Amino acid sequence: MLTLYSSLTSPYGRKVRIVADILEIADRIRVQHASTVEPADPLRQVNPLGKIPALVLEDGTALYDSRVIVDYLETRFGSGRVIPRETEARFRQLTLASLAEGINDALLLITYEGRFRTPEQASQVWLDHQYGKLRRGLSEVCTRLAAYDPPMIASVTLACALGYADWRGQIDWRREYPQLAGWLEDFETAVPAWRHTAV
Ligand SMILES: N[C@@H](CCC(=O)N[C@@H](CS)C(=O)NCC(=O)O)C(=O)O
Repeated sequence: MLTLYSSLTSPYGRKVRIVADILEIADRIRVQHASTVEPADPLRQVNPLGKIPALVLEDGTALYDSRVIVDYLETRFGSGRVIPRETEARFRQLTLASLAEGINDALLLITYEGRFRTPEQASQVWLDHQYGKLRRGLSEVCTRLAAYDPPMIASVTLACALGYADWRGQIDWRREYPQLAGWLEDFETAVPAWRHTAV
């Protein structure tokens, strides 16, 4: 059995859970709820950075972060189902995934600015910096939307970022980028785990 340290709300953890479902190995993974803020949580023994997700293998080896975990699952169980094996296609796919991951990272940092700083401490300069990444990233994704084809990793990463923004409300992406709403509907049809992993 593999153990995935995560929360059910982490977009990075959701990405891993969706990939596990696509690769038909979800029943081989036990999800261990982890707290990133509680010092006594076993998470910090697994990942000293205290970040989720982390995956513990049968022999006790810990893997992190989510990109490494996805790469591991794909290498062991995937046969190119979420990351292509052919070099050029692989790096094209991984770059598209990085673009979506950067959107996710900006969303997370915007949320953390409100969570870890008081309103007096919060930096508008920093928020504007992250919103710049967010909007440039989403605009770029819109110009390359056809390349975000499910169930590949770039599409899973993008869906998790959009789902996270729906939940936390950092941006009204459905109004600013309406074509992404249609894309997410198609993703939901193609990837049943999208619904199973919703909070
Ligand atoms: N690059 C990491 C990002 C993981 C991440 O930032 N996860 C958040 C939860 S959604 C976290 O652990 N935050 C706690 C912290 O940064 O201390 C990955 O892909 O796994």
